[in-house]
Amino acid sequence: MTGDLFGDRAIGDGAMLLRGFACGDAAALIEAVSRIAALVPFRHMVTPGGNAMSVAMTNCGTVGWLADRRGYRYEVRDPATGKPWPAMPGLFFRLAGKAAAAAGFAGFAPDCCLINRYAPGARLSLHQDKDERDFSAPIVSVSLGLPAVFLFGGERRRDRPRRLALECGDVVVWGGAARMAHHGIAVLADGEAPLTGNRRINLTFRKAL
Ligand code: MD6
Ligand code: FE
Repeated sequence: MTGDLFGDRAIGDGAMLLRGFACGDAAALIEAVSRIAALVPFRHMVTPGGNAMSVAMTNCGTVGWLADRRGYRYEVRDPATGKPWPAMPGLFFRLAGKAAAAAGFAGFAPDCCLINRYAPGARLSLHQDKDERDFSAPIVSVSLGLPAVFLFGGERRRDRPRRLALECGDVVVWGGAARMAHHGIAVLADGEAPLTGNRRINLTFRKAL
């Protein structure tokens, strides 16, 4: 267990919760998300099972993460527009790299930022991030706006997940032995956040290619 003034802590072998790591950047991050969403609007992707996801998503970076009837994958173009995803802002790239380094993963160079928007009632069921080509890079997840309960389990889906309260500015990093940990977000409670109203925004950085 590591701990410091800000309450950073290991939440497993290879997984760390960096409390408030992105607080100082939150307003600028939200502004950048608004600019990106003006170019590539949030949409509710449909899973291969045929259900629309309750979380609305868009992307920036070299590649974007997609779900559709054919499966889950990364694409260099947004199928909705046929155009490349907006470039990843330097602020995003630097923040993700700093957070990864703080959690013990130096040299993280994400090529995808999946942007998730949760309204009250939205949830993300337990899953593993396994559409990336190379699992040696960690996942960096930045929480903004409304608080949420992050479910963080083990490699086996039946491993009972911990429930971690995430606030605006909290960053979770998982890689190494935790890279295949199941994770998700519990049903979002209603509320009012200064920067985002009744929404939660999550930035998930990956090295997909
Ligand atoms: C979150 N999102 O929104 C975490 N993973 O806090 C994810 O873990 C995630 O939104 C894979 C694909 C889409 C996602
Ligand atoms: Fe995930």
